[in-house]
Amino acid sequence: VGMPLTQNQKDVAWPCNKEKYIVHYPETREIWSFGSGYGGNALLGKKCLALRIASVMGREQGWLAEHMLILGITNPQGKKHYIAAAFPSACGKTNFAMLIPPKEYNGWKIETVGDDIAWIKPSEDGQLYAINPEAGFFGVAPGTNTKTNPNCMATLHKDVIYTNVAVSDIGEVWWEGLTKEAPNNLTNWKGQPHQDGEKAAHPNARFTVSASQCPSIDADWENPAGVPISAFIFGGRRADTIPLVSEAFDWVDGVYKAATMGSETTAAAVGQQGVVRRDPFAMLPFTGYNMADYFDHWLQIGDQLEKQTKIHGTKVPKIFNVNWFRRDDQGNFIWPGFGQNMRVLEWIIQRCEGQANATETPIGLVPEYEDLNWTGSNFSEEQFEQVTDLDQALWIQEVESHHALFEKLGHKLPQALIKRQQTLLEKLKENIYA
Ligand code: TSX
Ligand code: MN
Repeated sequence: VGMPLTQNQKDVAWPCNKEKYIVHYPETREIWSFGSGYGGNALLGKKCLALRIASVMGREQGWLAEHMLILGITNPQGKKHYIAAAFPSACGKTNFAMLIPPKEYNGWKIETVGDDIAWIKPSEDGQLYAINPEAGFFGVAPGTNTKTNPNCMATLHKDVIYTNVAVSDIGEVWWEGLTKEAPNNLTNWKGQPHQDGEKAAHPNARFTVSASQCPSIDADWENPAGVPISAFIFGGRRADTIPLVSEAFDWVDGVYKAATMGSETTAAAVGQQGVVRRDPFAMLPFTGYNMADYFDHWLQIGDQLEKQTKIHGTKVPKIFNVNWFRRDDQGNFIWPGFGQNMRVLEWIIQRCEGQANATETPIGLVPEYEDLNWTGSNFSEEQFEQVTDLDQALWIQEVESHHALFEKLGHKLPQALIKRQQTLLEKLKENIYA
């Protein structure tokens, strides 16, 4: 990283080269990065090592390197579960990892183990244990504020490295969404006076901070033994089709859900807006080997867990799909999100304990309105119907569109996933909604 200076050459703040590349050598565990100061290409321990190289090592050695947050959830009785969750970018992963329960959830606690990467290993008795291999958070600043993520804002009270944020005349950092109004005399991320109608901070401006400063950091966040995982959550940003929450029928169905997950694009900069981009396991740019082989690795871990848990009386983690981003006909978000996601989390851990009720649909097990805890909420049954509605035509379209993804992944796609797609389509076409 960096740019060697010749004699008397003036230094630059962002050394980059026109010729840029990054190479990973899984065989020798080498990463070579040249010419780029972009975070993902410069912080080699993060995506390059902890995901790309580690995923290759995990496949060889029987564990998982995942693009997942890890959080702990404790109920008022003191029973604690850990959950690992994968979301594509712009879904609020860091916010979810540091969620503060609504005040009605007196006695409940959410604690943060990590916000981005999980290394997950099965123990002899078939229980998965996860560690966060990172020391801190490298998060997107724009959109972060005391409403969206109070724990994160508190983490940033000292000892932070910022990149590409704006700075005020008294030396305070600022980004879009931090406060309603930008401070006066702001210098933008390019070092120029901020102009109305322009972005002051780069949309991908980052903070770098030690996780130890986070008020919600979990007591076991540095425990080398890891934390036991009760459930996986996969999610995306979808305006329709995908319900608020659904539980997979089994491990294979969960892998299918994760493999086909997608998110609607938000920033116009990365092409068309509102188009579903498939991002299997949120790992598309981070799996260090063939994606179809990666699905197969997940299926093999599942087979192994099923055998071990049967012998030892442990449980295979349940797999859930969530969508906080359903919209109404006017384009407004229906689900309040943020702390209110606690209601979905409660249902999830109750399902893990065999308590909460679920209804079978072709696409998974889903809660009815009365299966969620609405204490202190004014979210109506009618609104709930809107965020959980399953539209037969849209769902057939959805599952048929998975075909394009599977085509791209080529001939190595596991048969179990192809079979799952077929049975799903058959069930959907039986018209159970009529
Ligand atoms: O992070 C988000 N989460 C997860 C929080 C634990 N965001 C921000 C996404 C961009 C990174 C969300 N945005 C969430 C969410 O659950 N939901 C939404 C959509 C939404 C936005 C605003 C409101 C409601 C929903 N309401 C008001 O602004 C008042
Ligand atoms: Mn990430």
